[in-house]
Amino acid sequence: MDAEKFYAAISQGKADEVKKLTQEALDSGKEAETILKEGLLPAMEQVGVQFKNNEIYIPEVLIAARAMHAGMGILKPILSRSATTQSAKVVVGTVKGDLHDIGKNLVVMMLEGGGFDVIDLGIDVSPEKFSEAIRKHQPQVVGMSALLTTTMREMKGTIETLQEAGLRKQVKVMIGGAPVTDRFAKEIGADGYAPDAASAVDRVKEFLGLR
Ligand code: B12
Repeated sequence: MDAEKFYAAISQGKADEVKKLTQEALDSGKEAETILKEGLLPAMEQVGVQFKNNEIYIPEVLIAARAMHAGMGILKPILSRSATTQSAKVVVGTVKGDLHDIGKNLVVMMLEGGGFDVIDLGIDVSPEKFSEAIRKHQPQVVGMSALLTTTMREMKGTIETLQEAGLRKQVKVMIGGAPVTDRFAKEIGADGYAPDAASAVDRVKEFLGLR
């Protein structure tokens, strides 16, 4: 498998090419998990680094994410059948008042790639909607995203609402988003923080005792 080819196709947003490369890698006997870890994820990470360095802009990140998703579409049914599948559920949403979802969507994609059952609540998710989703889906982990210093506070409010509703103890709360830090996570009583989508998967596995 040629990681450079995956990077070229993903960074240029060539969804059909990504599908073709993914299928070819599978046909040559590569494991779905290997293709994800050595093909799709490093390519998307590289795109993320370029974005952080101002070498590319949001539309390019979006078309790269879409191309990666095309490859994921082929791998997902295989990953969810394979032994690496986690039966755990993760509820994810961008907190109330915040409309940013590019990073959150990457986290969702990576978690799905890791074999988790992800319930994506979308953007502008109120504490009540998080509570409802926990009651309905009984997830082990809740992930909250915030990109604004003003909406970061909503994370604290959401955790308090979960506490008042008697739901806090049954879930691990993981937070993320550019202004969020490990220190902030501790301050507001979250169980963990991850700086990027790949480490979000590691964090969930840690919560579940899988690593
Ligand atoms: C794209 C963008 C928008 C788009 C959002 C489109 C969309 N569908 O998401 C639009 C145009 C709508 C927008 C609007 C606004 N934006 Co804006 N936006 C950005 C921008 C340019 C990029 C954000 C982004 O997508 N980054 C790429 C992703 C991949 O990175 P990420 O989100 O950090 O996610 C990664 C990690 O943080 C982590 N992560 C993210 N979520 C989670 C969740 C969990 C659980 C975990 C574990 C990890 C995790 O993993 C991700 C992948 O590795 C940033 C500036 C910047 N360069 O960051 C400003 C920025 C965030 N926006 C800003 C502002 C001010 C606004 C507006 C208020 C502007 C205005 N005056 O109208 C509005 C607010 C709208 C609202 N109510 O939310 C400010 C925030 C300042 C601040 N500190 O509060 C920024 C920093 C720009 C700036 N320098 O001023 N914005």
